[in-house]
Amino acid sequence: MNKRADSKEVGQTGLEQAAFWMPFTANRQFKKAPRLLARAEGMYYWTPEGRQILDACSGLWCVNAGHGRPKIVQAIQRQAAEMDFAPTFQMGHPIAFEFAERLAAVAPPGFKRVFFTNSGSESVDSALKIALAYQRARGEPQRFRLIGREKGYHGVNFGGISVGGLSHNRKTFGPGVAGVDHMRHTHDISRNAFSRGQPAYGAELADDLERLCSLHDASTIAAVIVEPVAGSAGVLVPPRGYLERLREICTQHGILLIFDEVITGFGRLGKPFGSQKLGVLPDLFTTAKGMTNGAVPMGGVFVRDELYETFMKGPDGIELFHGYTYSGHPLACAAGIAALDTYEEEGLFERATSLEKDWEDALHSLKGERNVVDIRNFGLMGAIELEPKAGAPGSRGYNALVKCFEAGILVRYTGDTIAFSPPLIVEKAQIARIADTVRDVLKKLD
Ligand code: PXG
Repeated sequence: MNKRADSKEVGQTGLEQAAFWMPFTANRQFKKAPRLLARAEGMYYWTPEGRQILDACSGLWCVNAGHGRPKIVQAIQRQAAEMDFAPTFQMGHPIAFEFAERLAAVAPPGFKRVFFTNSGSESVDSALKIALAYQRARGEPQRFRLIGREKGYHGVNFGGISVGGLSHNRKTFGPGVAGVDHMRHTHDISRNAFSRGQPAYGAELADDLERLCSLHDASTIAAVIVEPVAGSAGVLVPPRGYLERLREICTQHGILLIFDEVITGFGRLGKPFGSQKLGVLPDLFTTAKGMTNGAVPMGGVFVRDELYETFMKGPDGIELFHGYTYSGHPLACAAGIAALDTYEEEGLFERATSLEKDWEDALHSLKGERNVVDIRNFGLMGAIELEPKAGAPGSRGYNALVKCFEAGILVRYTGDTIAFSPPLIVEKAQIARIADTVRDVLKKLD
């Protein structure tokens, strides 16, 4: 245990004047009653006081192989000692090339190129820029529009909040990127409540893209971006046939389809990438989180070979004026290669498929508990939607998170939905413990 993790100070001195402005957090509320995590290993966190917490959401949907995996720890340590940083602008280092090859080998066929970023938000903005630049490079510069979807979450940068569809994340920040429109979301508990896996109703919602094609003229649309399974909005699983239909419309109109696989990538759904599980291929897809098992920040955009080749046929010189100081950072690449080794050696890319039934049964056993209006699951993702408390939407969801933490499990919440995405190493007994703990919490939750 490191010194900071051991320190009793962390949890006990007041944090009300702390310098850390916390992200996506009610700072004043948190700092009065902090919930601190000081150490992690496998499926567990420990608080500074030594209380064990079962991680039911892989940190923030990212620690897919569990915490503190030795191979990843050693790879980072070794790389930090060997070469801490090297530029990837007009220079290169072998480990970035090696990691890209390894990633291309697990990507769907036809996606042999990956552009490195440092987060999901950067991956999304990079993908949108690549889409626009590609349309221009292939002689269609009038395609400037970007289409997102209501309830979509694509990170917090300007491109991402513009195509995103969560009003809290958009309303404070001005008009955003011009030329963006949104399709309708697919969440419909009047028809699909308590669906197991993909819901039966709603494929026709993909036709909403046809509405936007008529409104704007398809020839002005560069790309459509969706999460194959929406995570942050509360695990919204695509209705059967929906993604297939979206793919068809995009292909028919020369529109690029971008899948945001920041959560669904790296084994969450039982294959390396969500597209492989769902049987629908995009033209570009974004990744981050599980790419390094959350150990070092990193993201990536995968593109169809044809896109890359179009750029390479352009004029001599820099093909894409885009990149980050830390694109292909050596520590992130080392962590990523070791994460891929761990996923592959332990069969973790397949594990969500083998556990899916147990996971589904455990979550759906909570049907009928107080205030539960829907339960959703796909791969090793899941959500329990609660009836909002009259006059205080979101408070029941937040209280559920607090009570679950007090009862020893870490979950996520969004509005009044509790969300789960345990590390892929989760055991059946731990799945049962997650369900039992949530059951106890729901029985007592106001
Ligand atoms: N796209 C998707 C689909 C995401 O889920 C991002 C982009 C942005 O990634 P970065 O690395 O920039 O945060 C995400 C991030 C939650 C939660 O519990 C979800 C995310 C991040 C933090 C919390 O809903 N997703």
